Amino acid sequence: MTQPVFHDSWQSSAAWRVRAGLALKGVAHEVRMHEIIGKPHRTPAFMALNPQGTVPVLEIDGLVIPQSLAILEYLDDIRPTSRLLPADPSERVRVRMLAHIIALETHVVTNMDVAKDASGGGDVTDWMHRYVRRGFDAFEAHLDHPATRAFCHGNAPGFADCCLIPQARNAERAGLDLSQWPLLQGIYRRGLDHPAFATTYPDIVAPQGS
Ligand SMILES: N[C@@H](CCC(=O)N[C@@H](CS)C(=O)NCC(=O)O)C(=O)O
Repeated sequence: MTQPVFHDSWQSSAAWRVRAGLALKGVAHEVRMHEIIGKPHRTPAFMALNPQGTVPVLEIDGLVIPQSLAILEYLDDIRPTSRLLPADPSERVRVRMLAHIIALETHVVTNMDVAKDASGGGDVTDWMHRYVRRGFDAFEAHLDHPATRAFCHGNAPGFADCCLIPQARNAERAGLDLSQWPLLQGIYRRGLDHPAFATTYPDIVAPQGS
């Protein structure tokens, strides 16, 4: 059987979600690493794979799957051991809700294309801070919940952590002090120490000299 092919970029926090998910689930795969700044990866061949032109994309089981959350859910469907999403529906919906705050609300409005357009091509800092703060304030409030332990839902990282940890790194790089969200910051720090995130950290996977 051919190995899955993962179209990755060290410059993409959405791609890091999937790198971490593949590591957490132990799915062997080949990596095609893409430079995305300036969009040199948007070749005709890549656009044929993903008409949106974005990473991540996973080629697996004869399927071509863009969109990080769809990829993570597919990995859980085909490998139900070491689950990213809990089996119980009431727990599952909490984890999805947390992931959506980051992936569908915070990341979407703070990705570089949107932030630059919204800031008229000027400094993106105010925009980034405003919209990360909005997402993280809500996330922190939801973390004040009995199911929050070392990670967003229990003591092992899962679907919501795959979204949170890359976004928290982006926020730190954008100059936000994460100590204003102590529960979130604790999960971020523990995530960076966890092998699934430590081995997939952007600086670790970046090509030498980039
Ligand atoms: N909702 C998408 C977001 C993907 C996305 O925005 N990827 C960005 C990097 S974080 C990208 O590929 N940018 C390069 C481009 O648009 O050309 C997902 O979850 O996969």
